[in-house]
Amino acid sequence: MKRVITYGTFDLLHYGHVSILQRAKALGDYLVVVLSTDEFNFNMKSKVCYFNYEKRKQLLEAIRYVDLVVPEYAWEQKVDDIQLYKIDVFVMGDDWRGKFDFLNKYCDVVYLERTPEISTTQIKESLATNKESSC
Ligand code: C2G
Repeated sequence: MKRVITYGTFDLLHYGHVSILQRAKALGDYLVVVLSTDEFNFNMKSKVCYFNYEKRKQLLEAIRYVDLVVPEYAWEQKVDDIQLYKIDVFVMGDDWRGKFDFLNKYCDVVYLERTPEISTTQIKESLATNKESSC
C-alpha cells in the first residue's frame, strides 16, 4: 500500500482543495491529511479560520479521497509524521515548491500545481463586497 501525506488549513473548503486532495490520492492508495489546528493557524500562520478544527476535520473526512485526518500543531512535525504513518509520498501545492525538499531523505516529495483562480482569501473578499464569483 502506497501512503501519501499532505498538510493544510483547508478553511472554507473549495474545489482547489478538493482537486489537490484528489491528485494527491491518485499518487497512492492511502491519503493522510495533516490539518492545521486553530492554535497553529493563529500563532504560526497568522490565520483566523472561519470553521474551527473539528468542523474542518469533519468536512475533510467526508471527502472520498481522504483516509485519515490528524492535527498539525508545529512546522517541525513532518519527519515524525512521515515515519509514524509510514509515508511514501509527501505532497504540497506548488506555492510551497522547494520548501520541503529536505524531506526527500525520507520519502518522495511532490509539488502539485495549485488551482490558480480560487483561494479562501478571494472567497472572503468576494463575500465582503457582495461580488459574484468570477470563477
Ligand atoms: N491549494 C491548491 N489550490 C488552491 C488553494 C490551495 O492547490 N486554490 C492547496 C495548497 O497548495 C495546499 C493545500 O491546498 O497544498 C492546502 O492549502 P491551505 O489550506 O492554504 O494550506 P497552507 O496554508 O498552504 O498550509 O505545513 C504546511 C501548511 O500547513 C500548509
